[in-house]
Amino acid sequence: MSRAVLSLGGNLGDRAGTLRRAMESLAGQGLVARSVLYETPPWGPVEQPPYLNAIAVVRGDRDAAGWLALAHELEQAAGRTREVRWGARTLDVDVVTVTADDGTAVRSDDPQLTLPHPRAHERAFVLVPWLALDPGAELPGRGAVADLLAALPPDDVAAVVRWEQLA
Ligand code: A4P
Ligand code: MG
Repeated sequence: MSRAVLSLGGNLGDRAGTLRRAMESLAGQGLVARSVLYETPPWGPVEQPPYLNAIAVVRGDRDAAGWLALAHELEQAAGRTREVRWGARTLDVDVVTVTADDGTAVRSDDPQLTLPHPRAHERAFVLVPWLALDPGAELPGRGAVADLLAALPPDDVAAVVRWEQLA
């Protein structure tokens, strides 16, 4: 058994419908908690529409590779095609961190599955929903999510806007 924090995002098509369907699928896969949806400006070098983002915490009988496989299944179910890196997509599911039941965080340098996610600590669209869901959250090797957020440019943090009311 392990616990994973997943980051979900999409900026094409029916963004909210896609994210809600993904959350419904996760409900059958050990969903422990989910954030509400946040609207976020696109991060990275590619010009593209705003995203909706959310965080899900899942626990189940999968290892890290199993959570990545589930992430890819959800992306495929949402009709995702892989085109431009960092470009627009119907659904992107990233594995932020995986923790074994004994509390050990999984560490990996494998380019196919890097854990914890190498860019999570600098992304307000990951940290804001995660902190709202779990005020005590920690990103292994980086520290408390609250501290990581405090270190980001305030404008980046303020730009992550709650998009729906509490689910
Ligand atoms: N991979 C390695 N580690 C992981 C991990 N921890 N979780 C590999 C998920 N995948 C991981 O991903 C490329 C490769 O990363 C995969 O083969 C996987 O095995 P991809 O999903 O095919 O391509 P991508 O998503 O374009 O690349 P990448 O590097 O995952 O991009 P990001 O970092 O996910 O950025 N702006 C806002 N506001 N909100 C967003 O959600 N997302 C992106 C995508 C850009 N800007 C955004 C958002
Ligand atoms: Mg990705």
